[in-house]
Amino acid sequence: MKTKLIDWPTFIGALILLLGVTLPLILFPEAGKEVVSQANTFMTKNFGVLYMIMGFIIFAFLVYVAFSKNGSIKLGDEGEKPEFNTFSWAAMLFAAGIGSSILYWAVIEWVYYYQGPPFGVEPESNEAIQWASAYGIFHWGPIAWAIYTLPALPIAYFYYVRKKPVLKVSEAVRPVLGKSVDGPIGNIIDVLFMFGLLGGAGTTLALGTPMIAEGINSLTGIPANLGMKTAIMLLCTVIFAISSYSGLKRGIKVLSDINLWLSIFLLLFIFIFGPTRFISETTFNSLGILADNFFKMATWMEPFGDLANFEETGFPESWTIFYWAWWLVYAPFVGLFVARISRGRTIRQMVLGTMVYGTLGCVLFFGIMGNFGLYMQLTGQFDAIAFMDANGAPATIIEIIHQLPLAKFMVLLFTILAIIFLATTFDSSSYILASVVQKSVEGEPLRWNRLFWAFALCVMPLALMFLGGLDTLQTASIVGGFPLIIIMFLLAWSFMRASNTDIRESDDYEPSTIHIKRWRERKKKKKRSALEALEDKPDQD
Ligand code: NM2
Repeated sequence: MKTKLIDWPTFIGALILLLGVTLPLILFPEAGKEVVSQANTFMTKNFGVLYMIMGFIIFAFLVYVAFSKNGSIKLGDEGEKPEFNTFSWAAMLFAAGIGSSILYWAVIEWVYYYQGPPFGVEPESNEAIQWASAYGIFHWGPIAWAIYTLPALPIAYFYYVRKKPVLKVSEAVRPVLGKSVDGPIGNIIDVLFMFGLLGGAGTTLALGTPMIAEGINSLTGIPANLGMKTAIMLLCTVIFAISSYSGLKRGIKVLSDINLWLSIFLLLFIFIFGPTRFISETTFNSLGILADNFFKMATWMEPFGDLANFEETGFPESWTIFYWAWWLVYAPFVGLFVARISRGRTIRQMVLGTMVYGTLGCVLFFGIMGNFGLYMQLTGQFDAIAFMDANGAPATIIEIIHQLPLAKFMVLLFTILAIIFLATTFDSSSYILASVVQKSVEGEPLRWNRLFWAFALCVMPLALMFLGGLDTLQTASIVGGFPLIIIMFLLAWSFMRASNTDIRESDDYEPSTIHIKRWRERKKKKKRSALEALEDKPDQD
C-alpha cells in the first residue's frame, strides 16, 4: 500500500470531522436528532440570507464574467478545438451534477408547493398551481447552475491556461492565499470541502434509498423496510466498486451513458404517452412565470413575519436556502469535473453552456415528470396529495410513475435509473474525496483510498438508518455547506486575480495564452481604426 502519497493531515482531519459528527448521532440518536434539527433552524433562520445573497451574487458574477474580457479566454491553446462535442459535453456535465435526487424532486416537488405555496398564496388554489409547476424549475435553474459553475472557473483556468492541474480546492485559491495554502489553512479548506460533500451525498442517499426501496416494493411486493434499504445501499456500493475498479473513464462513462439513454427514453415516453399538450403548455407557461418573477424569487425572504402580522410559511428556509446549500456542497466537486471536460472551450462557452444546458436538462425533468403528476391530480385520475399524506413521498413518487401505460415496466426503468444515478454519485464523489487526500494523483487516486471513502460515504447513512434517523441526514447539506460560502468567494477572487494578472502581463506569458495576446492586439487595432475613422471624418461644419 503506497501510503507516502497520502496527504495525512487532510485525510485524518476529514475522518475526525466525519466521526465527530456521526458517532454522537449513533450514540445518542434522539438527542442528536434534536441538536441537528436545532442547528438547521439556527443556520437557516440566522444565516439564510447569506445563502440567498451568495446565490444571487454568484449568478450576477458569472453573467459578468461571461461577457467580460476574461470570458474570451480560451481554455487551451490557440486553434485548439473543444475536446468533446457540445452534446457529449452537456450530457457529461449533467451527469456529473445531477443524481437520483432529480427523479425524486421532479416527480414530487409540485405537491409540496401546491400545498404550501410561496408569497402568501392560498394553498391548493389556482394561483398555487402556477407556482407549483414553476418553482421547481427555479430551484434547479440558472442560479443553481451558476453555483455549480463558479469553482470550475479557477480550476479550468489553472488546468488549461496555466497548465497546472488542480485537484484540490486549496490549490485553486493559491492566487489569493499564496503560500499559506501549503500549511494548515490549505488542509482546513480541503477538509471543509470534503465535509460539505459528505453532507451533500448524505442528503442524496437519504432521499434516494427510500425511493428505490419503494420502487422495488412495487415491483416485487417485498416490504420497503430496513433490510431492503441496507441491501440497496450495499448494491450501489458494489456497482460503484466494480466501476471504480475499472477506472474513471470506463466505469463512469458506461454508467453515465446508460443513464443518459434511459433518462431520454423515460422522458420521451412520459411526454408522448402522457398528456403531451398539458405538459408542453404548462412547462412553457412556467418559463414565463420564472422569467417574470426571477428577481422576486431570488430574493424572497419573508422578513416581516410577526412584526407586521404576516403569516410566515418558512418557505425560503425549507426550500430556496436548503437548495442553495445543497448545490453549494456539490459545487467544488462538480466544478472539478466541468473544468476537466472543458478543454478547448472559452470561459464564456463553459459558463453559459453550464447555466443554459444544465437548466434546460432540469426543465425537461421537472416539466415532463412533474407536470405529468400535476395532470393526474387535476384531472382526478390519481390523488397524489391524499396518497402522499397517507404513504409519504417516496411511495407517492413510485405510484405516480405507476400511472403510466406499461406501469410495471416504467417503474422498473425508473428504479434502475435511480440505482445507477445513485451509484454514479458514489463513484464520482469517492473519486474526488480520494484525490483531495492525496499529495499527487498519477492517473487515478489509489484504489484502497477510493474504496475507503466510498465506504465512509455509506457508513453514516447506514448507521443513521438503523437508528431511525435517516431524515436527519436529509438536511445535512445545510450545516455542511456553511463554510463553503467563504470558499466560493475565495475561488471567484482567485480566478479574477489570476486571469487579470495574465491579461495584463500577457506579452511575456507563453504559450498557452496566445489568445489573450490576440485579444489585446485586436483591441488595440479596433481602437486604432476607430481613431483613424475619426480623423478621416469630413468636417461637419
Ligand atoms: N443537487 C443537484 O443527489 C443528486 O442528485 C446530486 C443534487 C445539488 C440538488 C445533486
